[in-house]
Amino acid sequence: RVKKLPKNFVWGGATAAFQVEGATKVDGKGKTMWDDYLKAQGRFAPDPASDFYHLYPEDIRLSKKYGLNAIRVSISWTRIFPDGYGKPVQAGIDYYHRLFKECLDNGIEPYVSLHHFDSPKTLFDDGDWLNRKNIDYFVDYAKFCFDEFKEVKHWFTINELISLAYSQYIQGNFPPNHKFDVTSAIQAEHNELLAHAKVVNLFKDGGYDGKIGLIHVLQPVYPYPDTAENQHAADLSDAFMNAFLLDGTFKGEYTDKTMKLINEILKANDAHLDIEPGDMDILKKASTRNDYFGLNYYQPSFFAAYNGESTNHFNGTGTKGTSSFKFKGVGQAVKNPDIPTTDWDWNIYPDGLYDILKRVSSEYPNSKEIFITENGLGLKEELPENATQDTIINDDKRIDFVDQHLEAILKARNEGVNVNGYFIWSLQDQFSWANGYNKRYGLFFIDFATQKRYIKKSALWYKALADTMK
Ligand code: BGP
Repeated sequence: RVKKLPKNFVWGGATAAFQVEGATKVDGKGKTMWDDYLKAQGRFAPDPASDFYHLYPEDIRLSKKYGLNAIRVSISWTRIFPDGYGKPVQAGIDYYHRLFKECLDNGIEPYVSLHHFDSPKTLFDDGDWLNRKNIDYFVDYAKFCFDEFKEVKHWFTINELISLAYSQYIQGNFPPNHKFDVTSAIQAEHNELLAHAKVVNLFKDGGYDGKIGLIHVLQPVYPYPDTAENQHAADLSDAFMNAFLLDGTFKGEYTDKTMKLINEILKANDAHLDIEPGDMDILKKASTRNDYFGLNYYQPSFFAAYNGESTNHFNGTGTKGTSSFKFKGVGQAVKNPDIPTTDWDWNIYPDGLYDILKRVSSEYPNSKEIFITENGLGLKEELPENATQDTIINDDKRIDFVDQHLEAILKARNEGVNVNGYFIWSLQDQFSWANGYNKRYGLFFIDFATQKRYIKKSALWYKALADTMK
């Protein structure tokens, strides 16, 4: 099958500051919520990661060579404000100006997130998103970036609000590692939405030149097997993972249908959500002002009813078949034998992307324009012995994965869904938060010991598709 990309399709690669930059202790950078945690954990370190802080010109050059016209990067809050607030650090500011210039000089449009999982340590210690002061600090930091980085025309406020809330407070694989702390998770979801909305309102009221949106990872939930009971479990999980955030972002209210499900979960877990007077007005105001929506998609989940206590195991090692997830008052994740999975037990199901695109476009018209801001396949990959600089690393599995997901995107687009771009996760191999360095996603292979870049077959394939736009 030879595909053709639509004219002017945004064809990019994604990164996140803490996952690629390395250089965590230079030029006055402050600690994030990860630095001490990873050190204590002792499994893997965020240095040097992909050493993007120094090697970004090389990665931008490769991006250009292999046909990309866009890149997702994030600004590390603590490179600019080491404590999250106060006096900005010039070296950090200079670095991002250099990076954006390098992108623009090479015809690569930067799509910039303000927050990608890397809360400043000081604010994290003070409650992170659960502390409403964090919202104010975030708004100040955002305003600083809008005033400073005028060359950036495409902004995202926060990356994957749910992943942070869920990994921190439900799954327990991100610091502070709470498990099934439902009150904190739902409150973090709401507070992050509020922070996003305040920043969007500031951007629009301030008349800044450019576009802004946010990024949600969407995980459609299917009942398995398809019974009424399992459907209800799937609906509950969907409300917690998807609907609550989509409602808050694009409707500016949590619909009755969503709140009925959320309240059922809260009740079963003795949990509660605080919404302060005025919060919903802020969400409402912002809900029509997003210019676009960044949709990350990796996998759906399959859910069945479950009546016991909460328990889970997170597969952060790539030992297939070890993950489990049972959530009291919601349901349990089950394996659908018809669906292939990765070594990390992620379901491979391109139709899920088609389904969720159709749903967003019909139920949330305020999303306006959609970009797939992350999608990709994590694999264990090795540099062949006696590799030379010309060695091409075979990753046919990844090509197949992306090809199938692209098919789903183009199908939805042909049926009227306004989806105009795709960013592969990830541009180059990088550091994975809870999995370390053996879960590789890149178009470009990195030998982390030498920091040498090698080309994967998927990069050649990416380039061939880019050429169909010419
Ligand atoms: C998304 C994050 C990314 C990235 C990706 C892959 O949730 O936005 O930062 O890490 O998932 O996930 P993982 O590294 O856990 O495989």
